[in-house]
Amino acid sequence: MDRYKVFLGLLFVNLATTGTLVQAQPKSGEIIHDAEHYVLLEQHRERWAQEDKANKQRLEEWKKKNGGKPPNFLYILVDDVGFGEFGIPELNYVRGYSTPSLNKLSDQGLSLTRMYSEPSCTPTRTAFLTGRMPSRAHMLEPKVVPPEGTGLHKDEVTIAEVLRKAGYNTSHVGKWHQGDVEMAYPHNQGFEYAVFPMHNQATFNLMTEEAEVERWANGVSRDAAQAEMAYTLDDNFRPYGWVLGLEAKEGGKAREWGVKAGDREHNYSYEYFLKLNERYQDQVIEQLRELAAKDEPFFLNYWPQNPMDFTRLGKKFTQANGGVFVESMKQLDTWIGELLDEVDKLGLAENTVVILMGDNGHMEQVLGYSGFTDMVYRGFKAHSTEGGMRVPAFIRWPNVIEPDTYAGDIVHVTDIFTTMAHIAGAEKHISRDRVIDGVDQTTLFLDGDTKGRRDYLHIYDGGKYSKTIKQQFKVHWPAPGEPSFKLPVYDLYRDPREERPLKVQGMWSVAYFGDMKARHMAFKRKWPDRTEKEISGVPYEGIENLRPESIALREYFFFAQKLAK
Ligand SMILES: [Ca+2]
Repeated sequence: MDRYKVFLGLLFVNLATTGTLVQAQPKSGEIIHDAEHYVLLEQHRERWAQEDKANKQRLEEWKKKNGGKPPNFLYILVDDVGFGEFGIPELNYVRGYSTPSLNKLSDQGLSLTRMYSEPSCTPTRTAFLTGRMPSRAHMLEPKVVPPEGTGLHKDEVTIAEVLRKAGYNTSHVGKWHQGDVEMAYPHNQGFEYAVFPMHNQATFNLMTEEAEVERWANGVSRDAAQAEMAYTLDDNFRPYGWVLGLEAKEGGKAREWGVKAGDREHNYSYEYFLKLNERYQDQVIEQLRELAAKDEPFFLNYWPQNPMDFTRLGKKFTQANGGVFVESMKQLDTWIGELLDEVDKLGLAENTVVILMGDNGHMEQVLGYSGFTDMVYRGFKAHSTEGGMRVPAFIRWPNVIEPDTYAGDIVHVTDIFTTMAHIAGAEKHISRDRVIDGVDQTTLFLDGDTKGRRDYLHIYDGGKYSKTIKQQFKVHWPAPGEPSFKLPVYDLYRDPREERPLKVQGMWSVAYFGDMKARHMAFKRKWPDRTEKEISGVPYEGIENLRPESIALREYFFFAQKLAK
């Protein structure tokens, strides 16, 4: 860094604080990225333009050979798995379980060793769908207790909507976790067909008799709750009646599957939970076949509920590790293997880009029991240390992406949005009126290691700006008012577990990290985040067979909300 750049940095901070930004601004009509992108663009403009030109031509030639069509996308997002939990056979041996299908997928493509998700489910999924940091859409943290009364805003433009405009057919199968208000449902967010549970699967799995027997939950299962009802005055304290699995087509109403009104046998039964998982696996294969039979390219979005599973009862344990999540992971590994076999059988292997990644680190609450643990990195789901956010990620595109390769470049889940749009030739459908955090990583995908376009990340814990990454350095911001001289900065190569902050790092880097944060905040002032109010609404609208108990739950929800006002 020379003095000129320091000067520019200071100038920018100065301009940012006065609110009169004049430089490094996105050009009108171009995608608006976050401020840090322009710091990099300024230094690499020529090289990036040359690479873009070459790869655009390469993609055009590929398209010609594919009958004029861009590739299909199969995107698989695995719940709560941290870095190294699959894809690296040596670590399978270390942990006493195996994931052969996922390891094979890793061998067939590019392994992104520095892929960052967000720290938890809902934010990561919003980030992928919108290409934006989840705080921009006010999707700050996973809602776990139904009903929620919030969800992904109708004006957020998802990757499914972007690809639909470019002529793709789109289907979503599995976990959704983007809220229970009608605008947030997948079939209202760009998917022509969708099957999904209304809420997260952990709460569901915990509200079964089996989970009660295994002491994961108290007084929630059907029998236990009834026994305790002798002294129960408030019938609404337990969220019975919530909506479970839904199916829908674009523009239509959703239907709840497999549950009848007043049918407590199926509500919260572990058997029903397992059936839903199996059904999603069957449906993803059905969807793959249906999409393959059409002329247009497709985007199939599969978000399985495995390996989340608290219950050991009825399971046959087959692996040295013995953990219950690990056993469920083995099942998922088999299922992914079957899905990829089907891709081959249908003759789709060459013209389908397969992207598989984790959505956040493992659950701390089930350490030991689950069979998973943090390994290289410290921290778990809902943590913004690397263990919460560094996830396995593999991309396969035979004859385009080099097999059995690795990249050490920083990639954020939002980059997948932008890169998919570029590969599909759909970048013109990306909104130009808001910040798109995802940068185009097409060159990294096609040319491999060191060709990435991101060396930074802004990290939020919920709605709170919490950490900043630049290159190998990561700062954990101290509480407001603490002297910045104490800025704890970690070197992620030498201290991947973020346990030993560099003693005098703050002396040279404090100003640079401060500038980064200031430019990010300046852009946020210009393009503000959505509010809680904007994403709020009436839960469970748009369901044609909504059960009376779900309506009662919703009424109680509104009544309780009013009392809190
Ligand atoms: Ca998750």
